[in-house]
Amino acid sequence: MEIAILQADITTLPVDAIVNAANSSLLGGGGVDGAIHRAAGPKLLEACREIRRTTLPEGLPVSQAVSTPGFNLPAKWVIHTVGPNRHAGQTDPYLLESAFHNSLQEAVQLGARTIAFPAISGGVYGWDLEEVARIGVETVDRFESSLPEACPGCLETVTFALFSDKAERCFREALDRLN
Ligand code: AR6
Repeated sequence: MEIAILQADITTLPVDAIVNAANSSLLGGGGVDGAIHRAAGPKLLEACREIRRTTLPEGLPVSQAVSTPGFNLPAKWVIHTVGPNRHAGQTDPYLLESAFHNSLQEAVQLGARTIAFPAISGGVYGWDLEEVARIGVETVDRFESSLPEACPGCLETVTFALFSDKAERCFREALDRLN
């Protein structure tokens, strides 16, 4: 499995699945969540409302992941997860690790071969980008080690799509430390 680091708007990537750093309401917000909803079009919000109505009346718990189609996005699916909000006292790294891990698991269940992540919790939710990068990269690495050797249809490429120079640098450094 390849890990790629890109400075890019995640909404433009022609991958099988992109991950949304959403909030528990699943009903949109700012940051990457707002950008994804704008690019996917109103059907994404409808699909999220349907999930809330049918399976998640209380909303999506922190670290869990759920998927919808990508609608107008180049990506086939959007995997919505909720990172921990440092400003709300959610400071346990395991919560962020689980958000990455559960998104990867959802991708495998969907049959996605390529997936792109933003820096979950690295914006409004106030986590240090260096920590997000370390946790993101290490979680992907551990996930890869847990996959069976012969895994047809399994993930081939995991891309981290970073908006800022700083985020890109943090992820590159985290990946270098891993290798
Ligand atoms: N492509 C890639 N990365 C992006 C994009 C984009 N189009 N837009 C922003 N980023 P944030 P969080 C980066 O705040 O911290 C929302 O309102 C951004 O620069 O989007 O998990 C939700 O509804 C930052 O590095 O997500 C929640 O309420 C990273 O994405 C809350 O924010 C994550 O920043 C979630 O906060």
